[in-house]
Amino acid sequence: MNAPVSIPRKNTICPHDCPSACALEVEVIDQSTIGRVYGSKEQTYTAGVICAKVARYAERNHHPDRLLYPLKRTGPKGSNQFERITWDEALTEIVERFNAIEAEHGSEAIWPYFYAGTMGLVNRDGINRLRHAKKYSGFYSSICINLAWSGFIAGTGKIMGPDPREMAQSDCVVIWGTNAVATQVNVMTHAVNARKSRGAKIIAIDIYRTATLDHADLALVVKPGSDGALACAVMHILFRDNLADRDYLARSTDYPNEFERHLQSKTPEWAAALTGLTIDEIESFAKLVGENKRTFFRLGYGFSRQRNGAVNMHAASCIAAVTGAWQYEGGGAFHNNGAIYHWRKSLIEGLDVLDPKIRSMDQSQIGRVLTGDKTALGGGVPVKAIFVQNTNPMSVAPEQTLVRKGFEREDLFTVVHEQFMTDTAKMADIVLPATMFTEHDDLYQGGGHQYLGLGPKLIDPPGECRSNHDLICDLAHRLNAQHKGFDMSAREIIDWTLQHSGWGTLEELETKKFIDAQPPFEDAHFTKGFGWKDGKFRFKPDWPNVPFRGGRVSGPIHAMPEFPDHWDVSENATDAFPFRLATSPARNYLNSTFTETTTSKAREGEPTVLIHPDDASRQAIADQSYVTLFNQRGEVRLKAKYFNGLNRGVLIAESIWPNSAYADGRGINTLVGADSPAPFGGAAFHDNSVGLRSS
Ligand SMILES: Nc1nc2c(c(=O)[nH]1)N[C@H]1C(S)=C(S)[C@@H](COP(=O)(O)OP(=O)(O)OC[C@H]3O[C@@H](n4cnc5c(=O)[nH]c(N)nc54)[C@H](O)[C@@H]3O)O[C@H]1N2
Ligand SMILES: Nc1nc2c(c(=O)[nH]1)N[C@H]1C(S)=C(S)[C@@H](COP(=O)(O)OP(=O)(O)OC[C@H]3O[C@@H](n4cnc5c(=O)[nH]c(N)nc54)[C@H](O)[C@@H]3O)O[C@H]1N2
Ligand code: SF4
Ligand SMILES: [Mo]
Repeated sequence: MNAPVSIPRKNTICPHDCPSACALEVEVIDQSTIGRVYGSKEQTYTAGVICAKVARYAERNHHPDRLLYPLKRTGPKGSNQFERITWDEALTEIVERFNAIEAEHGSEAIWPYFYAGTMGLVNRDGINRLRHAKKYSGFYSSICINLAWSGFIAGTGKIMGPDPREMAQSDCVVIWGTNAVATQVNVMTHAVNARKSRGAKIIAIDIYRTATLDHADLALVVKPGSDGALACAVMHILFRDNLADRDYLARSTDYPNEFERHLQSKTPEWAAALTGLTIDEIESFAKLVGENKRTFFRLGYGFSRQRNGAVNMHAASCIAAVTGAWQYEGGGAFHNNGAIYHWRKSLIEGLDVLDPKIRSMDQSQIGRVLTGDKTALGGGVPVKAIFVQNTNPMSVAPEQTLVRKGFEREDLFTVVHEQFMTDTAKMADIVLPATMFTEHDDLYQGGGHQYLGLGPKLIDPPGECRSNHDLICDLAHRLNAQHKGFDMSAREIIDWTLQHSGWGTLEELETKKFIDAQPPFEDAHFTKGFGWKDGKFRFKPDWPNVPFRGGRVSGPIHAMPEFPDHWDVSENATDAFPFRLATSPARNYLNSTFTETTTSKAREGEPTVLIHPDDASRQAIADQSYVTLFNQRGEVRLKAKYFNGLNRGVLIAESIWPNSAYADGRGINTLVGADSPAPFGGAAFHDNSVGLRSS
């Protein structure tokens, strides 16, 4: 018998919008074909484990529905009728239209709209260079991180924390507001290692019984938006039972005595009513984190996607300061490592040609912007052309009724650069085919860990696909935009960026594959001081001045509580809309990505909403029957599924399906609002009140 021929594996990084940024080994079968994808064992955070959807990436990479050629619309907007054209024809038309719009309405009538379909720094952020060089309208990127990061930075002063691999050294791991089994599987690897090797306890907190909660020793199902109350009661108990580290508090925090007094009324009874937990559950949680100094608080995004999300994130991070967990290996709070990479992005983003007078419009309010809302337009000219790259707003953005109305405008010229015919691409005048990460070069950083790494081109793209970088440079030349970055290859930009950021050369990174950027223990644990002049952790944040990049003051910021608290600004249930709906992510999709792959679709089935059987029977709703969810923003029809693992009055609609998958063609974000939460905007995806009827 012949020995099986082994397929060569090449190293790269997963490009998707996921905190794990896994180091991958991809089987390269030939110059245009990949095989299976594996997690790198050498990169110690990935540690050989990746999610199933990327392990079978060949299915997405070589999908028969990939866009291969430029297309031009031939039918009405959204009709999905297109004809093939050449790249030259497509770019000529785009340039003519952009120039004409600029001449008539000014450069701000053109809005580049982009996000994180690929997280590669060159291909994700290079579009900024074009917008700055051409003075096109700015983009206030708010949809994902604003609530979470500002809440974390409010206390620590910096978005970083203990080495996530230290979880393996912890005696207690708190997985808070993240469904890690689905959204960042490696958190589980390290947490479960701690359990195996040291008997560590795992606590998980969500608003429904997720697969992550199934792994926990203590699984807490709270009411949406009540995490601030939970954190306060836990800290009340820590002070009450002498489990607070008073030396650490005096040395390393701002107003410990005032804070302790503030917490006196935040009793377990008070929090039980707000969170829906029992007093026993709250007491057990406090005891575990109080008695185990090596407690690692792994704070996710999910619980920040509430109108009070920044306050709740800050409140959770405060617990580590009360117990003094920060001082110990395996202890402290971690959300994201954004601050450790010190990138110099002036070349990638063209920061040297940025004109601060140009208006900047909110990503989350795209529906309002495109339908002419004066406030959303910043009082400026209407948007006449939108150039979408790397994102799918017709599916993922809030206030879908407005988003659709905007994209349907006959006077809006829409260009979409995509890998698939997404809901957004269907609305385009011109669709351009994009490469996948295996087909272009880029540079990546971990959010949930501390590696940066190289993702080299491994295979040739199919058809006429072009990378974001190549498209931006070609467009820039034709639009006569000036910047040296438009004359450089992606590899040259990577080399320059690495060198100017203090990470060596591209050649060196090619040999190393990834760089462990973990700062020393003192910095990661803030033992020499938190990220403020006086070095003290802030229990009492100065919210308007929290140093969040690009943060612009939004929402009821001046009404934010002084100290952590239950801040009651959620979209609470009313008689008309008595349910609280969260739109939590699905395991087999990543936002709207992977909704095109057969295996992911088969595993997810169809759009559903989880409902407590008691709520369902009260409204005579049968399991697996169709229901309509509605609020002041619109209606969505999908299948109800009985589920015991949530509080009465709470509904969970997992995943963002394409609009066509819903029974009436309207996606879940029809029900989500785009009002700007405090302190710096964002989108409260899991904070919606809705009504429900069977139909
Ligand atoms: N499989 C998969 N992976 C993903 C994604 C995906 O869609 N699918 N999305 C990617 C992206 S862009 C991001 S930003 C990350 C986000 O990943 P996470 O940090 O995990 O955040 P979310 O996915 O928004 O929500 C996590 C959990 O928070 C819960 N939650 C909602 N409201 C509350 C609350 O008030 N309190 C508490 N305690 N919990 C609450 C939700 O039910 C959900 O289970 O994941 C990335 N990875
Ligand atoms: N209901 C609900 N809505 C949500 C969320 C939620 O939890 N619930 N989460 C929100 C969050 S956290 C986020 S970050 C947003 C994310 O929303 P999006 O940024 O829209 O993320 P994706 O849906 O993954 O879409 C990325 C698109 O980029 C394309 N793409 C990938 N790589 C490339 C490339 O190299 N070039 C080009 N041109 N295109 C590429 C993909 O094909 C895909 O269609 O969604 C938000 N929307
Ligand atoms: S877990 Fe996240 S980073 Fe890792 S392979 Fe899956 S999508 Fe990519
Ligand atoms: Mo996100």
